[in-house]
Amino acid sequence: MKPFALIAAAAVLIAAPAVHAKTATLEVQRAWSRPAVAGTTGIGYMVVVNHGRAADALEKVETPIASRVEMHSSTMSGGVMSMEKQDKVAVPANGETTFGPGAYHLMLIGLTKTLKPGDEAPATLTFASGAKLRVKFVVSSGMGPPTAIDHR
Ligand SMILES: [Cu+2]
Repeated sequence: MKPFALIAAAAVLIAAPAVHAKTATLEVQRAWSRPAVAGTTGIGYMVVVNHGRAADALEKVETPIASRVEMHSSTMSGGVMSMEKQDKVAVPANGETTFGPGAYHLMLIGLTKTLKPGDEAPATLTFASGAKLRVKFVVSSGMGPPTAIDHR
């Protein structure tokens, strides 16, 4: 095992309790964010897992550390990346939806505090089913998720 892999493995163990949240059917894994200065827009990435037999959809995200949160999709077209606001993001039955670089993401608009590596940003996710999940986005160094396992 290379030293980096050991560090990444240790980070998984340390970060795991902080970035997981669960209901009976819904789970959020690998919630992470990037450093950002107060007053600007922060980012939120995560994987939403639906263990249930019914499809669900993320409809609202709230956090005390930003004026508002928008859900965006990213599309690459002709070499240009563009973002589009989403009113809801589907999470298929027995499936998952990834919020990550180049994909769906959360925009934390109007940050009320500066996010530094190691900080945690709490958020509440509300789903179409009525389920609510409390999540903590762990701020990474900006190189990737704290767990280094967000890419597939
Ligand atoms: Cu965006």
